[in-house]
Amino acid sequence: MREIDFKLYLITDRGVVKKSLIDAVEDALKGGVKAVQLREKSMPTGELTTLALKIREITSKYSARLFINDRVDVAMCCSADGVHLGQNSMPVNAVRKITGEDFLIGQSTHSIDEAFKAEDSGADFITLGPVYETPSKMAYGDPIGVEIIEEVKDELEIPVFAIGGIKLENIKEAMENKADGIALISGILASDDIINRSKKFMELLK
Ligand code: TZP
Repeated sequence: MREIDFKLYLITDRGVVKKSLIDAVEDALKGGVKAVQLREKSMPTGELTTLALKIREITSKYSARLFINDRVDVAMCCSADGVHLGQNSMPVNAVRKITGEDFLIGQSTHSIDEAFKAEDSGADFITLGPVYETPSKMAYGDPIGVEIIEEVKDELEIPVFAIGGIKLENIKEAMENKADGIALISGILASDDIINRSKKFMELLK
């Protein structure tokens, strides 16, 4: 099993940040974040590639992992640590055929069934959620509840990251339900003080 050496997985959304996305990501890294997923779904490929190369530069500077959402080609071009697949992305085993053995593959899951399938097909870790209400319910659907994490963890070997509506106040509950870590967007990126907010999250996950 490939090692997943982080507990906080920061996902980007340039729509929620109050400064440039590059500055926001660098602030999070200054606050101690060690894994970033570049998830800018509507960005044209050229722009996304340029941004990915820049974010690779800064994540490397802070010895942090970088994952690219969905785009295996962009991930390989910018020497990302891995890719994060959705349910409609290339299948995990197909991605594995074209990437190196060390390449990390995460997958988004929203149910026990999807979580099992992700592990079976060779994913290295999953996000599971939304466990709580998210700011954008339309995009991510109704919450599935935090108790599902423990149910999934009883059967799965790969790390499970709780996602959806994660805040400083509910991190403890998510971890008590056996999450290996948390994945989040607005809890950090919508903050006016990303450095300090990141530090607080990292502190709670120690
Ligand atoms: N997948 C399930 S919920 C979600 C994703 C990408 C959004 C998480 O955003 P936030 O702001 O941390 O609730």
